[in-house]
Amino acid sequence: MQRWIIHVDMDAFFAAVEQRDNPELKGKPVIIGGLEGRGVVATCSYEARRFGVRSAMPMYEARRLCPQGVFLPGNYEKYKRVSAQFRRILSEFSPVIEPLALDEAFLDVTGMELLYPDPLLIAQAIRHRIKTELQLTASAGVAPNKFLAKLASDLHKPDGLVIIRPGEERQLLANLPIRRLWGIGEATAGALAKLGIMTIGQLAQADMHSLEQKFGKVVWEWQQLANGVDDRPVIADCQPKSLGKETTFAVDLTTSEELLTNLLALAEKVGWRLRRAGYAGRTITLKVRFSSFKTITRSRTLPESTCHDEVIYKVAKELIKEIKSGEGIRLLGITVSHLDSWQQTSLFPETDSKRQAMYAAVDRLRARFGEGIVKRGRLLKD
Ligand code: DCP
Ligand code: CA
Ligand code: CA
Repeated sequence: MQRWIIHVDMDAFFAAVEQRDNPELKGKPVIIGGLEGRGVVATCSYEARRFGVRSAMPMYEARRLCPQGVFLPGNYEKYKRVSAQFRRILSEFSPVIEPLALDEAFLDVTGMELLYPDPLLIAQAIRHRIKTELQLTASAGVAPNKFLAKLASDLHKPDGLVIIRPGEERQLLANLPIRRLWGIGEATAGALAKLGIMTIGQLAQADMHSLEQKFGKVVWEWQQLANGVDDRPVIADCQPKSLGKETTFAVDLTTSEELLTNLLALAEKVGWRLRRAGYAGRTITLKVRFSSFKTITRSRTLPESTCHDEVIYKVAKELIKEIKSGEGIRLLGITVSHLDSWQQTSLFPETDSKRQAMYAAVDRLRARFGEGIVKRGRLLKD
């Protein structure tokens, strides 16, 4: 299956948040950072970049280059809040997200063909949500791997969107400076320039054995990247505390059959998300909101972690039986917490290979055709 990675990076993040929240700053050179003593520029608006102001530049230099700038100390608590909103939006597009900074992240969006026939549409949808919900712009890169996705997100900044399709890598990389490769800093770039290697294309064609003698084994990594090859996985680095899904119904549920059908659908979605993200959890929490908006949650902790639809469904069903009410139900949610990585807990012991094969098949179908494709009605009856 073709792997697709999206890298999303907010434009002029701190400065854009300030311009959004204070319309007087729109269109002006806004410079944020340490204003006193030896302070440096954290970031600045694109208007300020036209004057040559850059991140990490001493503030006195920024003042010299752009005396008419608006200089602000910044509000880090606010940026953290916006960052959380940004990540929440991303999390609705893929369970596999690796944040790199407050304002950027990788998403693995492999296998979402049903919802989005082209991964470009996912990036468009993400950028649209950020624009409408946060009133901010983000640039995105879509590509078969992390290196190319990050490179792509930077190509048309700000408010840019670039996709690199399989087969386009080399041509796109050929004329870019070698500084664009991960791991090549200024000093290395200088040393390579002396050998006549300035572009990624030149590096891709260089004699790596002779470069190895000068630079060491790292040259083989350069060669991979220079050819657009990068197998690193997107790693959700901070493990989520819980994973779940809830649904608000257009019409309140009243019959127990409706209730169980929807509970099963939720259990399957949560199971799928867990397996996709490589997690299993011990605590299952059911959330119910009644017609009156009264909301209750009930939890049960299992002796062993699970990511199995049936187990999640069975526990949720038991939990719902404990809740007695004559009211209709307008929302149901299932959350699994106390997560650990399922690879570590070997949830599928050898003896369980049939079930493992079944899940693998079901998950492949879901990945291709969407969460709703496989339904197992038999679970409703037991
Ligand atoms: N930041 C910082 N110090 C730095 C670099 C960045 O405090 N040396 C902060 C301010 C930035 C935020 O991190 O707003 C994101 O950094 P980026 O490098 O992504 O820069 P911007 O988002 O500001 O600009 P852009 O991504 O549009 O180039
Ligand atoms: Ca940014
Ligand atoms: Ca960034």
